[in-house]
Amino acid sequence: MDLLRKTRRLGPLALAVLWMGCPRVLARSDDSFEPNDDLAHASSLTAGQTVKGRANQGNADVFSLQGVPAGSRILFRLESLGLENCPAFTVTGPGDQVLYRDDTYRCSKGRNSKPQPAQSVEGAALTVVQTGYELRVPAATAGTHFLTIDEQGEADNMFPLGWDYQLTAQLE
Ligand SMILES: [Ca+2]
Ligand SMILES: [Ca+2]
Repeated sequence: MDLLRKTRRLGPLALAVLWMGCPRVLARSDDSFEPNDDLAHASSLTAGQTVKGRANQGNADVFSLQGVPAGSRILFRLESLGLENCPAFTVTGPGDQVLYRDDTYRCSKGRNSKPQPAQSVEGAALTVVQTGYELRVPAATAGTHFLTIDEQGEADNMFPLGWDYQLTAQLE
Protein backbone atom coordinates (compact mmCIF):
# COMPACT_ATOMS: atom_id res chain seq x y z
CA MET A 1 0.00 0.00 0.00
CA ASP A 2 2.78 2.32 1.00
CA LEU A 3 4.65 1.52 -2.17
CA LEU A 4 1.55 2.13 -4.26
CA ARG A 5 1.06 5.54 -2.67
CA LYS A 6 4.70 6.42 -3.28
CA THR A 7 4.47 5.30 -6.87
CA ARG A 8 1.39 7.43 -7.38
CA ARG A 9 3.13 10.44 -5.97
CA LEU A 10 6.30 9.89 -7.96
CA GLY A 11 4.49 9.00 -11.16
CA PRO A 12 4.07 12.53 -12.51
CA LEU A 13 7.61 13.42 -11.48
CA ALA A 14 9.00 10.37 -13.26
CA LEU A 15 7.00 11.26 -16.34
CA ALA A 16 8.31 14.84 -16.27
CA VAL A 17 11.91 13.65 -15.97
CA LEU A 18 11.36 11.20 -18.79
CA TRP A 19 9.76 13.90 -20.92
CA MET A 20 12.60 16.35 -20.37
CA GLY A 21 15.22 13.73 -20.97
CA CYS A 22 13.58 12.37 -24.11
CA PRO A 23 14.84 14.83 -26.72
CA ARG A 24 18.37 14.25 -25.55
CA VAL A 25 17.98 10.51 -25.51
CA LEU A 26 16.30 10.49 -28.89
CA ALA A 27 18.57 13.13 -30.47
CA ARG A 28 20.67 11.51 -33.12
CA SER A 29 24.41 11.42 -33.00
CA ASP A 30 26.25 13.73 -35.36
CA ASP A 31 29.22 13.43 -37.71
CA SER A 32 32.95 13.80 -37.06
CA PHE A 33 33.08 17.26 -38.72
CA GLU A 34 31.32 18.90 -35.76
CA PRO A 35 31.44 21.65 -34.74
CA ASN A 36 31.11 23.15 -38.23
CA ASP A 37 28.06 25.29 -37.71
CA ASP A 38 29.21 28.58 -39.28
CA LEU A 39 31.63 29.95 -41.87
CA ALA A 40 34.33 30.50 -39.25
CA HIS A 41 34.28 26.79 -38.36
CA ALA A 42 33.80 25.32 -41.83
CA SER A 43 35.16 21.87 -42.65
CA SER A 44 37.60 21.97 -45.51
CA LEU A 45 36.74 20.12 -48.72
CA THR A 46 39.14 18.90 -51.40
CA ALA A 47 37.79 19.07 -54.95
CA GLY A 48 36.86 15.61 -56.18
CA GLN A 49 36.95 13.97 -52.74
CA THR A 50 33.75 12.68 -51.19
CA VAL A 51 32.78 13.22 -47.57
CA LYS A 52 29.88 11.76 -45.61
CA GLY A 53 28.02 13.78 -43.02
CA ARG A 54 24.80 14.13 -41.10
CA ALA A 55 22.85 17.38 -40.95
CA ASN A 56 20.68 17.58 -37.85
CA GLN A 57 17.92 20.17 -37.72
CA GLY A 58 19.11 23.27 -35.88
CA ASN A 59 22.77 22.40 -36.45
CA ALA A 60 24.00 23.63 -39.84
CA ASP A 61 26.91 21.93 -41.57
CA VAL A 62 29.33 24.30 -43.30
CA PHE A 63 32.02 23.21 -45.76
CA SER A 64 34.67 25.33 -47.45
CA LEU A 65 36.38 24.93 -50.80
CA GLN A 66 39.56 26.95 -50.98
CA GLY A 67 41.45 28.31 -53.95
CA VAL A 68 38.51 28.42 -56.35
CA PRO A 69 39.67 30.23 -59.51
CA ALA A 70 37.65 33.14 -60.88
CA GLY A 71 35.55 32.20 -63.87
CA SER A 72 35.15 28.55 -62.82
CA ARG A 73 31.93 26.86 -61.80
CA ILE A 74 31.54 24.78 -58.64
CA LEU A 75 29.39 21.69 -58.66
CA PHE A 76 28.29 20.46 -55.24
CA ARG A 77 26.95 16.96 -55.67
CA LEU A 78 24.86 15.82 -52.69
CA GLU A 79 23.65 12.27 -52.50
CA SER A 80 21.03 11.26 -50.00
CA LEU A 81 22.11 8.35 -47.80
CA GLY A 82 19.02 8.19 -45.64
CA LEU A 83 16.90 9.62 -42.80
CA GLU A 84 14.80 12.73 -43.55
CA ASN A 85 15.79 14.26 -46.86
CA CYS A 86 14.80 17.87 -46.05
CA PRO A 87 17.79 20.17 -46.60
CA ALA A 88 18.16 23.81 -47.63
CA PHE A 89 21.44 25.00 -49.13
CA THR A 90 23.40 28.24 -49.16
CA VAL A 91 26.57 28.98 -51.12
CA THR A 92 28.65 31.93 -49.97
CA GLY A 93 31.56 33.37 -51.94
CA PRO A 94 34.48 35.60 -50.97
CA GLY A 95 33.43 38.71 -49.04
CA ASP A 96 30.43 36.86 -47.60
CA GLN A 97 28.57 37.28 -50.89
CA VAL A 98 25.54 34.97 -51.05
CA LEU A 99 25.65 33.28 -54.46
CA TYR A 100 22.77 30.89 -53.85
CA ARG A 101 20.29 30.45 -51.02
CA ASP A 102 17.26 28.25 -50.59
CA ASP A 103 14.18 29.57 -48.87
CA THR A 104 13.31 28.02 -45.55
CA TYR A 105 10.53 25.48 -45.96
CA ARG A 106 8.63 22.73 -44.18
CA CYS A 107 8.80 19.11 -45.15
CA SER A 108 5.75 16.96 -44.74
CA LYS A 109 5.52 13.22 -44.58
CA GLY A 110 4.48 11.53 -47.79
CA ARG A 111 4.81 14.70 -49.82
CA ASN A 112 7.54 15.72 -52.14
CA SER A 113 8.88 18.75 -50.31
CA LYS A 114 11.75 20.31 -52.23
CA PRO A 115 14.13 23.16 -51.58
CA GLN A 116 13.42 26.28 -53.63
CA PRO A 117 15.85 29.12 -54.29
CA ALA A 118 15.13 32.42 -52.57
CA GLN A 119 18.21 34.14 -53.92
CA SER A 120 20.73 33.21 -56.61
CA VAL A 121 23.24 34.86 -58.90
CA GLU A 122 23.01 34.39 -62.66
CA GLY A 123 23.96 30.83 -63.58
CA ALA A 124 23.48 29.34 -60.09
CA ALA A 125 20.98 26.49 -59.98
CA LEU A 126 19.88 23.58 -57.86
CA THR A 127 18.77 20.44 -59.68
CA VAL A 128 16.91 17.69 -57.88
CA VAL A 129 18.20 14.37 -59.22
CA GLN A 130 17.27 10.81 -58.36
CA THR A 131 20.17 10.38 -55.94
CA GLY A 132 19.84 13.81 -54.32
CA TYR A 133 20.89 17.24 -55.51
CA GLU A 134 23.30 18.97 -57.85
CA LEU A 135 24.04 22.57 -56.97
CA ARG A 136 25.99 24.59 -59.53
CA VAL A 137 27.35 28.01 -58.71
CA PRO A 138 29.59 30.22 -60.85
CA ALA A 139 32.63 31.67 -59.09
CA ALA A 140 33.05 35.23 -60.32
CA THR A 141 35.62 36.01 -57.65
CA ALA A 142 38.61 33.83 -56.85
CA GLY A 143 38.89 32.50 -53.31
CA THR A 144 37.22 30.35 -50.69
CA HIS A 145 33.60 29.37 -51.25
CA PHE A 146 31.30 27.89 -48.62
CA LEU A 147 28.40 25.47 -48.73
CA THR A 148 25.93 25.47 -45.84
CA ILE A 149 23.55 22.54 -45.38
CA ASP A 150 20.63 23.42 -43.16
CA GLU A 151 18.27 20.58 -42.33
CA GLN A 152 14.69 21.85 -42.23
CA GLY A 153 11.79 20.36 -40.29
CA GLU A 154 8.16 19.47 -40.46
CA ALA A 155 5.48 21.84 -39.18
CA ASP A 156 5.14 19.98 -35.91
CA ASN A 157 8.00 17.52 -35.51
CA MET A 158 8.73 16.99 -31.82
CA PHE A 159 12.27 15.77 -32.37
CA PRO A 160 14.84 17.28 -34.71
CA LEU A 161 15.03 15.77 -38.17
CA GLY A 162 18.33 14.62 -39.58
CA TRP A 163 19.74 13.85 -43.02
CA ASP A 164 22.64 11.60 -43.98
CA TYR A 165 24.41 12.80 -47.09
CA GLN A 166 27.46 12.31 -49.20
CA LEU A 167 29.07 15.45 -50.61
CA THR A 168 31.53 15.95 -53.44
CA ALA A 169 32.67 19.35 -54.72
CA GLN A 170 34.04 19.61 -58.22
CA LEU A 171 35.26 22.46 -60.38
CA GLU A 172 33.79 22.57 -63.85
CA1 LIG B 1 26.59 17.58 -38.96
CA1 LIG C 1 27.18 21.20 -37.80
